[in-house]
Amino acid sequence: MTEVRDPASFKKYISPLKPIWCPGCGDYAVLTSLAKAFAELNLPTDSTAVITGIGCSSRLPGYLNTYGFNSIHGRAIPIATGLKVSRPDVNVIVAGGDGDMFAIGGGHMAHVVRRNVDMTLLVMDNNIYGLTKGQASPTTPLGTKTLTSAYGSISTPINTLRVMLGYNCSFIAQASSTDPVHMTKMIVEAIKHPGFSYVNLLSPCVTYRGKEQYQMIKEGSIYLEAGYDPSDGIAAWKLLNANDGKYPMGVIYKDTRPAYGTKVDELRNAATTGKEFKIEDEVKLFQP
Ligand SMILES: Cc1ncc(C[n+]2csc(CCOP(=O)(O)OP(=O)(O)O)c2C)c(N)n1
Ligand SMILES: [Mg+2]
Repeated sequence: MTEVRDPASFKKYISPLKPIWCPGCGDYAVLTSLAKAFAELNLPTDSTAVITGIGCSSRLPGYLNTYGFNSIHGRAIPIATGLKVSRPDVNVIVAGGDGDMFAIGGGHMAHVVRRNVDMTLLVMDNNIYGLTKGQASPTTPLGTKTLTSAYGSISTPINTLRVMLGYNCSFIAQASSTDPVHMTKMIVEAIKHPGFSYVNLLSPCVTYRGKEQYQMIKEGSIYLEAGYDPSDGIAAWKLLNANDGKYPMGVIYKDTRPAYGTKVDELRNAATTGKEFKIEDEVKLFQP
């Protein structure tokens, strides 16, 4: 991967297909921010793939000039894992909605994190099932009236950042469509991370959550200060607990554990040469 070239060249990553997202949808900002991140990293379109599930957010690959496809609802992660493992030279981005990734696809999360496959997951989190017209999702705030909760949702939403920290994900960040410049920065950092990286992208759904969602995110955003140390897992846990219901923005946690591909290469090397196979100590999140 080569370093920063011409950030203005992002348009070459956008396909001629016109997005059919609702006017005002946060996913437009995700599309542009992602293309700008690709441009900043000068990623070749023919060795970059964006794999999604099914949902409004999952229409993303059609609007990009990279490789990729709309796969199956809830199954983007195993499909992307197969691609990365068989073609380690390809830059793999997995994207999808909060429903796609934390409801039907939620069971895959623990395992991709455990393996630490070198790819980037972008969850376009609108706190609702958008494509299917507004049912409550795992991140819908308590009390929200939706198609499936006429009196307000009675299920407590999950804090996906805390879930991923609990799984020991090697890179966790958050950004939002209210600040596309910051979003590009977070995506660049995530792609550069050698291991599995997760970026939660708060992307409002004006149709089923209302345009007030933009205001809600802006008011709840807390940008991490320059002195914040993302390598400190306990500090990350405290930050997320202290700010439940708010939106910490920035790189919340990252470690340096070897990626799946690196470990497979070492294992293959040991098996073919007879040399000792030694696994580096894993990072212990809660080690004092
Ligand atoms: C196996 C399967 N179950 C259910 C569906 C129906 N379905 C399509 S998209 C979707 C949820 C979309 O919500 P989300 O993943 O949050 O994406 P968004 O549309 O909000 O971007 C559902 C339930 C499906 N296509 N396939
Ligand atoms: Mg959604």
